[in-house]
Amino acid sequence: MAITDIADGWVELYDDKNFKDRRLTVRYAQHYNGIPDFKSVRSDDGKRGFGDKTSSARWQMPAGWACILYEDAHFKNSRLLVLAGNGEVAERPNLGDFSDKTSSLNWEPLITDINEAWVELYDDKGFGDRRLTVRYAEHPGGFADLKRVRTDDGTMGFGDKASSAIWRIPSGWRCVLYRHDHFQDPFMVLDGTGFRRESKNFPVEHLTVTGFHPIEDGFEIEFGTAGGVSDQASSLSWTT
Ligand SMILES: [Ca+2]
Ligand SMILES: [Ca+2]
Ligand SMILES: [Ca+2]
Repeated sequence: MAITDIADGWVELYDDKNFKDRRLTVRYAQHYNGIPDFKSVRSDDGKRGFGDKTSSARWQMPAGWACILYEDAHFKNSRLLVLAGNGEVAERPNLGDFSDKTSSLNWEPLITDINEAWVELYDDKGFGDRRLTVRYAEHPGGFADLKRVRTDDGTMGFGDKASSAIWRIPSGWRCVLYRHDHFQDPFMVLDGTGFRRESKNFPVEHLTVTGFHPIEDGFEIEFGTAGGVSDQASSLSWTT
């Protein structure tokens, strides 16, 4: 039966593919603040520790909620996998290249209001070094020249720096990065799904590099030019 209340939400994580071996069941009602470090949990059989184990998952959450699996502990600056709810039981028998990675877990409601949207751009791949946080509510016009912004630590200038990103943008909206200032030559689109998304190293899958053509999973990989797209963003705008 479909559920509509996140208080009834749960996720089952399995050590092996196809829902085999040890299982860790996490219920929202018991762990509404998530699990910050899988090293300190006990799986359903009482064994301690489930860090870097998860290889398949089953879950049930209402539409509008997701469970986010993070590669690192404490939810921060980390590759992630979004398990989105639709009310019914859903499953991934094989987490693929996210297998044996999960170290923390948290719950996240979908955002639908563009005024809640934000993007974090990082100077280094892997979400390292200087960070520029851009909130739509504060900068609805974007930035015409990233050389003239201050990063979160107060340092001036972020032109041709961005090498990784984390963002949360409602479905139907996007953040566009441009190779030149004043919104010339768009080269990367951070697509909105309402949930947190990330790109650990430009360019990667889940980024529409050129073209705006959604595919089944919501994203398209299309590398228009040879060479990396790291260290190229000179301006940024929001668009529907
Ligand atoms: Ca495993
Ligand atoms: Ca990990
Ligand atoms: Ca950089």
